[in-house]
Amino acid sequence: MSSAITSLTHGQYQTVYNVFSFALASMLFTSIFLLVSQGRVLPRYRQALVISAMVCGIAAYHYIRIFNSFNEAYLPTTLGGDYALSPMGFNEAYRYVDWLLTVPLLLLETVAVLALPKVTRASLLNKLIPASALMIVLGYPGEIAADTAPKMIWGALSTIPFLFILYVLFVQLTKSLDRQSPEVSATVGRLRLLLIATWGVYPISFLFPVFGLDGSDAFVARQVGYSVADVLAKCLYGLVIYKIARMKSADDNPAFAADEFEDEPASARTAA
Ligand SMILES: *C/C=C(C)/C=C/C=C(C)/C=C/C1=C(C)CCCC1(C)C
Repeated sequence: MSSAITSLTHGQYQTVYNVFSFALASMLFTSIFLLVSQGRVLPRYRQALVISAMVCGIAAYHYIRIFNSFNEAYLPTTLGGDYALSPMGFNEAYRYVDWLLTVPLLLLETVAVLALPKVTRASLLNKLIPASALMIVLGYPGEIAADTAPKMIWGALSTIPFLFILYVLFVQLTKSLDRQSPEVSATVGRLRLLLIATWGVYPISFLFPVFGLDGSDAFVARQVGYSVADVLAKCLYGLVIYKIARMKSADDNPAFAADEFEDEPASARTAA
């Protein structure tokens, strides 16, 4: 809020408003979909789907708060004209509170869907969860800093746990992939690429103001960047988790596979 933008054009306001609405709808209905689809995977994979649904549900809640905050923060000056910042201000903190909860849960769902032996799972999570919380906590002071120097320092500090998470996912997790079927490890490979491609958008959006994008343009670009990345990193990611859970259920239990994929030839399933 320290670097609050005092005015938005009509078009800028509409853009942010519609993107928030899109993100809210995506989060809410992906969450519901994942909850009602529990029966389509074996019980041992249901926890991964419940966690994915929680991630989208928590994000839906925060988008409601962000949406309300935005509505109160910018008020029309004339019909079809600019929007001016009201004394309510826009609360940037909701995003970080959301990430503090959802980012560790995203890593938890990733590990949960692999159904790894208990020791391997615990050793991965003991590294991933604290690192992800640290990344978000260190990023926040940089997000609200008005000046470039503190922004860069906190951003750099937050990047250290970020790189550590990628190291754990790309080096350590790879070792546990040989116990998965080729089909599953290929999809897990794509899941990781989706993770790196979408998580990478956050530090880039964080840097928009530094790249010299002007005040309100930087604000709009950052809100759109974070919201689109959220939809991909939570909803699309959750749906890929669901796909992996379905593939692994079919691999684990041929009877389940016969039931669930009755009308699809096996070849269609492998190609998917
Ligand atoms: C659903 C929300 C997700 C997946 C959020 C992910 C957020 C990040 C990967 C944020 C990373 C940051 C850095 C690596 C440096 C600058 C500060 C952050 C917090 C934007």
